[in-house]
Amino acid sequence: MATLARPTNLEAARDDFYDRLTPEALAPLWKVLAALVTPRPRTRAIAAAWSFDRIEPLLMEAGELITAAEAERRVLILENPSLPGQSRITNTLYAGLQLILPGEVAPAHRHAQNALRFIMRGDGAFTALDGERAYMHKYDLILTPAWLWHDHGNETDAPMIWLDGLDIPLVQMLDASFAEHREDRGAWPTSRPAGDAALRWGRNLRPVHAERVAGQGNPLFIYPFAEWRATLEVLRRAEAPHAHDAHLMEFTNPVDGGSVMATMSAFARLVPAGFDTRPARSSDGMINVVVEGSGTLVIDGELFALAPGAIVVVPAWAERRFAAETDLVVFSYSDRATQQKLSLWREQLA
Ligand code: 1HN
Repeated sequence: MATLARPTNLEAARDDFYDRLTPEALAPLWKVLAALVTPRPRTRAIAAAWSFDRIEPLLMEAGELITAAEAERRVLILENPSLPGQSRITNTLYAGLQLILPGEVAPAHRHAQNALRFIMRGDGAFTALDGERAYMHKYDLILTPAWLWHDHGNETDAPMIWLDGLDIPLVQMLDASFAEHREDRGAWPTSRPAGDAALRWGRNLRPVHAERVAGQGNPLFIYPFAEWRATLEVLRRAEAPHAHDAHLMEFTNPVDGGSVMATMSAFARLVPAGFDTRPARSSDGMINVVVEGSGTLVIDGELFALAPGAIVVVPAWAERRFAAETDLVVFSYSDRATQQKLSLWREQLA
């Protein structure tokens, strides 16, 4: 057996040793190993909830203080209370509520980050993606996959507000952020009629040579509420709710059936009145937006009341249980797509 000639004052000798490592840009693994390689996810994000009704007046106040053009994007970021100043709602994802007032334009830009929009208020403003407008209606899901030019405009006479979900912290961690701005700080010229993407990609038909046209992420960038809500209703009639997830559907990319975007997955859930889901946890922290109904979401034993406009974040590996008082309809997004690509994603259905 190897023997060590131990100094008599071991602690002092170790401290002296550590002090001499620092200027060499070295550190002893044994002091940090247990915190680095944890038996299960140990996220710094905590469970937290916001309500659209409380944020909306603050966003309208922002509307009096700064224009969309000045701000580029007039957004209030939903910051996880345990990660203040870090522009993130989970460790990997960003969420914010964006306001565009009648007559305003949020100028065209593009970036490496993927974005999704979930419409919360208003009817008929638009996002333009690479020159094609998607007119927004409440609870539609609209995508802005990485590196596509996009701008927003509001030609209606009412404010338009939506939730932005982006993979900003993830891209930041990878130091892979790139962005470009349109020189004139205006909108991108319209090149295709509104509805083009839905007709080409939303009809269960795929071009045989899809690689020529679908090189840039998901080409179907609008998932109307009227369609996904109707699907949940049919699902409820067709089958019993899943014990842990109730009726849960994933929005998919029509090119390959995979996640809506390279880094983020999005889901629609219906929990029928009176149904309680069994405890479940997954390694993707999830942002939930309540669309309809009332009930509760219990996260690691902490109870959050659910009502339309509630935005509730479930941290990675936290136990979640939905209970529906009346039919609950919930939209969610997470980094599941990233974790699955990296063979990291896990779930536990207790
Ligand atoms: C962005 O491009 C939008 O296009 C919104 O509406 C929020 C936050 C960070 C980086 C880019 C948008 C954003 C963003």
